[in-house]
Formats: sequence, C-alpha cells, structure tokens
Amino acid sequence: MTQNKYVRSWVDEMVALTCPDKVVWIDGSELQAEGLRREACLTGELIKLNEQKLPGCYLHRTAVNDVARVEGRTFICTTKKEDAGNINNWMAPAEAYEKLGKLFKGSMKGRTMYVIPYSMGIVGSSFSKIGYELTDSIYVVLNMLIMTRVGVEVEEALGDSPEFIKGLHAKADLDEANRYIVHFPEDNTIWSVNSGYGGNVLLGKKCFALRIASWLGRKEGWMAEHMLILGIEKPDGETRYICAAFPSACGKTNLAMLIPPAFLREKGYKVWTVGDDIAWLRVGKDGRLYAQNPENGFFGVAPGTNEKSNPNALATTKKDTIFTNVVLNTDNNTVWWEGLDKNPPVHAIDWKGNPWDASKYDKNDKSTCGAHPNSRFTAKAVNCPCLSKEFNNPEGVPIDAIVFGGRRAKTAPLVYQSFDWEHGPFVGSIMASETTAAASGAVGVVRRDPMAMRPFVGYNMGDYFAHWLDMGHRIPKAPKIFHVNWFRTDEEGNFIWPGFGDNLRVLLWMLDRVDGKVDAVETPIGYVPAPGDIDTTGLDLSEETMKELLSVDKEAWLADVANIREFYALIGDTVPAELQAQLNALEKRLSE
Ligand code: GTP
Ligand code: SPV
Ligand code: MN
Repeated sequence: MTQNKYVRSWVDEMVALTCPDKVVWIDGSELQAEGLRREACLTGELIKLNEQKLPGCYLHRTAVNDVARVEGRTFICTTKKEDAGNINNWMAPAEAYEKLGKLFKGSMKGRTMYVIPYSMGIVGSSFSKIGYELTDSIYVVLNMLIMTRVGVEVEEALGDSPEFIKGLHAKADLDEANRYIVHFPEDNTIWSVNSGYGGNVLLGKKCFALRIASWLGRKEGWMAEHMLILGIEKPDGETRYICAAFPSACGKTNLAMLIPPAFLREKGYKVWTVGDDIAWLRVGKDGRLYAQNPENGFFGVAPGTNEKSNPNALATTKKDTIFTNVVLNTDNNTVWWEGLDKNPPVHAIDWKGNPWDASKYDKNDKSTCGAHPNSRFTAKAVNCPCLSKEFNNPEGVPIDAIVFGGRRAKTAPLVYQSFDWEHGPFVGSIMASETTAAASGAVGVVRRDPMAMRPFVGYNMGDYFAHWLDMGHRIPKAPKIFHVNWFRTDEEGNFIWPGFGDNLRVLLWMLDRVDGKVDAVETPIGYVPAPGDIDTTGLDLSEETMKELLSVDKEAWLADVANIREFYALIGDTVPAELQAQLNALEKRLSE
C-alpha cells in the first residue's frame, strides 16, 4: 500500500462514503489475481472455461440491461457549461457530486472495495499517466489487470505526487434509471455507478484515456484519440506506422491485426499491432508525430472474429482471456459467438444465461443471437502473435499517415486523401457513420461522429477541432491525412469491398502517396486513387466495381454538406472559422 498522502486521504474519503466491509489493495501479483478469480468462480461472477482448450480463460455475463456504453447517461461536469459544449451531456460539478454521492453512499456495505493503482502507458514513460480505480467488482479488477499496467511499480512511479486520476466505481444495484458515467476534468475525477459493462466501468479506458486525457492533451499540447496504431513492414525491412480512427465496432481491432493478402505476404509484407483502440500522440524532438498505445490489452468485439477475418485476434484469445456475454458450449466448456464458425454448439447457454437453440437463429432477428452483438473478449497484448516489438517503446512510434473512416453504405468512397493538413481536420470533423451495438440505442442510423470521438471528447467539440488545427502548426513533419470506407454496399446491401486483410492494399497506396511515388485524381472532396493505382491482384473485383468504390456522387455529397452545416450549428460558434471556410469551399467545388 502506498504512503502517498493524496492517495491515502482520497481513499479514506471514498471509504467513508461507500462503507465497504473490507478494503483490498491490488498489487499486480499473479497470486492475488488467482485468489480473486477463484473467489469470482465461487460466487458465479466468472465461469472457468476448459483448461486444456482455453487455459486461464473465463466467461462473465453482465446484467441483461447492461451490455454497452450508455452515451445518454455519460456526463462532462465542468464549472462552465460551454467548456463541455453542446455535444456532451453536462451537469454542474456540485450537482453531479451531490446526485451521485447519494447513489454511492453506503453502496459497498457488505462488499469489498478494491484499490487498483494503474498506469495508462508504459510505467515511467513521459507519455504515461497514472490513475487509481476504486471498485466493488472483481470482474473490473481482473479486466484492469489485463487492460492496463497495474501494481506496486505504478505506485513507486507516482511517488508522493498528487498527479493521478481518481476513479470511483460501484455496481450499486445496476439500476438503469440511476446509471451514471460522470467526468470531472477540472478535478481529475471519474465517478461511475450502477453499471458493470466494459466502457462504463473500466475507467482507464474511454473515461480516462480519452475523455479526461483529451482535456489534458489540449491543456498540455498533445492528443488523445480513438485510434488504432499499426506498423507495416515492407519487404526491405523498413516499418512504417499509421494511426486510424474508426467509430466503435467499425474495424479498428481488425485493421490493427490484419494479415496481408497472399501475394503481398509472399513479397514479404508484414503488419504489426501497436494498439487497437486508443492512441496518445505527441510531437517528437525530430518534429514528427509519435504515437503510443496507453493500454496493455484488447477489449475486442467477439462476433465476426474468426480464423479467416482476424486469426491474430482469435489466437490472442486462446489463453488468459475473459469473455463477456458470449455463448457457453456446455459439452466442452468452451465459448462461441456468431461468425466464429459454422458449427454452433448443440448444447449451449446464451449470453443471458438461458439454454440456447442454435437452430432457431435468424440473422435478421438479433434477439435470437446466442452471443450479444457487443459481446467482447479481454485479452493480453503480449499474447498477440503480431504484437509490434515497439509496443513497449517509451518513445512511441513515428506516424506517417492518419486515417479517418466510417461505416457508410453510400457517399464515402473507399479512400480519399485530404488536400493538406488544414483540410485533414476538416475531413475528420465531417466523418459520419452508421451506429453500432457498441453503444445502447438504435443501430444502423447515420450520425456525425467527428474523428470517431463524438462520445469521447472531454470538452467542447469546437475547441477540440481548434486543437487539431493548432497541432498541425506544432508538427513540422506532419503525417498525411486520409479517409476510408470499407463498408460501401450494392443494391442488395452486400459489401462490395472485400475488406479485412485486403485493406492493406489501400494502406499501401497511402504510403506511396506519403512518399510521393504515385499521382492521384483531384475531386471536390480530395484526392482519390487513379484507376489501377490500388493493386487488385488476385481479387475478383471488376473495373466497374472499383470505379463505383472510388466514385464521388456530387448530389449525395451536397446533401451531406447540408447535414454537416446543421451539425456545425449544433456544436455552435466554437467551430473554427477555418473549418467553416473549408465547408463553404467544399460546397462550391461540388456545385461547380
Ligand atoms: P471497438 O472495440 O468498439 O472500438 O470496435 P473496433 O473499431 O475495434 O471494431 P472491430 O475491428 O472489432 O470490428 C467490428 C465489426 O466490424 C466486426 O463485426 C468486424 O467483423 C467488422 N469489420 C471489421 N473490418 C471490416 C472490413 O474491412 N470489412 C467489413 N465488411 N467488416 C469489417
Ligand atoms: C468502444 O465502444 O469504442 C469500445 C468498447 O472500444 S468500450 O470499452 O465499451 O468503449
Ligand atoms: Mn473503441
């Protein structure tokens, strides 16, 4: 236990508020973790899986009403409402402390409070930040042990400093009507109550590493982004790094772990994973932008993960993994989810804990799913076969390209490049995507999701755009900026781009652009590849389809411009004049 007086007095205060029977300090040791797993199996919080087939793996089921992030109940609490902006939910700090204080009061009676010291980022790196999470959930402790760096070395790194993020989480009674995920960026504090689901309760992840960190990044001159980080190793041995921001459940984990198509593999191309969800970006001494993944594991979407789509992710989950809300195969005590293979278990329990009959599964009726569409695996980065050797580099990796992308059936082409850096944040700011099961609410509705950060910016969205523009001036050797869409569909709703490993073909075009090795076609929205410049070797794609994938439908874009104008108006007058000018210029180019 630390002697840090700031930590000790804050923990004392939270103990007095929540009244746990017992307080346990998490030291990061395997011995302690194993004891907690055993305890969780006794209470049914975890189910131990087949030790031969899935060593060290467990299944957890959340409450049926608690399966995704709850954006409507997520708040940014700043003294001034305009600091949170119009896109975030806002509550005055005093009101939020009072309201949640009542919910926390006595909530841990009869329970144990676990004190988790953790580092986002490599312990001791100048990129990294330290947090404490207090929780009454063993599931949270075990997930944090996988997702972050936990234990005594973190406390040593903090020393006597007051610089840590104070997170308090209580399951309370999982009451949906009183579920709150609340951030106090001015106090480095996060309070979360009445949930037991991932992004609501693993406070190091979205709450700290994006919402609080984006606030700190603006103040301190760096960026916290909802981005994967990957390395592309070329046949000559050189590795180039790319960051990509896609909204939740839009392909970050898949792209980060992709396996190159056969003809590129044979040439010697390899892809290495640095991160799959969050990137912290800083300007290096050499004037380039450097990225580090603050996490230590993957909280990945299970459905759709299979031997073909993402073998690396699948391999990562074969040991030391916690599965949440997937199907339990009771014949051999293993797990299954939709899209794993074509052999659903014959005797099975679904994510709700009920017997499940795979023969009743109807892909158009989500209520017949065995696994929840947002079911997840929590797996250690070290178990990933394609983990980058730079994963633990405290300096991060230098970034050549930033990619934005959304899930759009129409409108957005397969890929385009921004005209210049200033146009890049504009491209990010006008991103839109169909909503997914990663957040509660309707699925498949197009909404604007700037930089894939709509649910995660811890301050005013317009100020966030300004910070992006400002960062451009601080990075002498700025990365090039692109936009992709892997999700264009035909009239029948089938994806027309093969996606997954084949996405590397598009990334290689980007690197050629970065290196000035290939020309492009100028369109009103940006540069698109010239016909033939995306290598389609071995693909069954007609020239016609490729043309369709890269086409820019001016009418559809003009309709989008109108929608963007409304969205900018919703954000309000903090939207930088540069971006308004970009929008006007886009409209003019489209109308010519
Ligand atoms: P979060 O963890 O929620 O932030 O999600 P993510 O962005 O990491 O998404 P992930 O890679 O888990 O993919 C989510 C879903 O998109 C899965 O069902 C994938 O099968 C699907 N997907 C990913 N990449 C592609 C692609 O290139 N094409 C198509 N058609 N689907 C894809
Ligand atoms: C996301 O929704 O973007 C996730 C999962 O990565 S969660 O941790 O729930 O935010
Ligand atoms: Mn995510």
